[in-house]
Amino acid sequence: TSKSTEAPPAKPASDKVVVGFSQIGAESGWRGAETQSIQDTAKADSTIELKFSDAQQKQENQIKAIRSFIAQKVDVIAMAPVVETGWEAVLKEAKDAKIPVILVDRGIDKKNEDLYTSFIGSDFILEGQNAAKAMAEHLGDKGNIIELEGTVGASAAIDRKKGFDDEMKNHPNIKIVKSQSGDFTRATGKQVMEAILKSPEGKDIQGVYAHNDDMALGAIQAIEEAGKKPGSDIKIVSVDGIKEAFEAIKAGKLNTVVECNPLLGPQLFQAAKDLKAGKQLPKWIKSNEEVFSGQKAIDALPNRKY
Ligand code: GYE
Repeated sequence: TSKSTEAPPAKPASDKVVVGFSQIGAESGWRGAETQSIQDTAKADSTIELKFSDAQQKQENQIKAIRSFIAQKVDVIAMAPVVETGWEAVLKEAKDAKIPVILVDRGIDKKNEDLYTSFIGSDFILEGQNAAKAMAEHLGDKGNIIELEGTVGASAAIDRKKGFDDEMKNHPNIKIVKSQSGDFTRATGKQVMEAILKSPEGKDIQGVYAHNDDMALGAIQAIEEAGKKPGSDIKIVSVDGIKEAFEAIKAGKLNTVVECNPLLGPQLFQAAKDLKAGKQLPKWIKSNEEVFSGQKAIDALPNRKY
């Protein structure tokens, strides 16, 4: 494909703010919405030039894309790091080239904080805590649950687990009997849930916590195919807030969705312009999010933007 992985010879003279964005892939509805937001925002703004690269879920492709952005002398590098670790070398190269790096939606290792300018995104620990509170309420504070984790090593997965576990210390009669990665995709979420439902642990389950909506939607299919009722026999809580999750709540198949905002295009390009203008950015530009269950979710459905 014609993705910007090879370095063209020289930088075209441009008054525009040139932003290279290394996207993870297209693994979820959430990520599709984020890509759309970033591309639409860039298109609508004549002062912005976006170089977009899709890494198809592979860190090595992201590293290549970043090196290509450095060679093209972009003004700002933006990236959604697929995992937290392994960025040191390439981000040092960006730093040496004096190109600021903005992390979009996922974070990197704390010890590499000096290698990026700003993180734009959500508080995943808080999301995990909110998911746990909702689960405890749906289960009347007792039961066995399954956790479907996101991509192994991704900040969104690590912190959604941590926040959930922290809050669950207040609910000792809820047991996570199995916790496994479904890689943030619907297909893998379904597969993993199918296997668990057939295993001994899967026989006595009252809840599923999925780190994103796509895995929850996959799990819902698996639960239905196993002859059980998602939303009532097995309570389901997930994170993101894509439209399909709200529709699943309306259909009674999903119980709570913890919102995570993917519409980060406007904030990203504002940040890029501010950087080019020499302004200082906050280290964390935080998203505001809500929790939706029952009627509140049904009422919100017509106005959902993703
Ligand atoms: O929750 C998930 C996506 O990094 C916050 O990645 C993002 C997560 C999002 O694949 O659906």
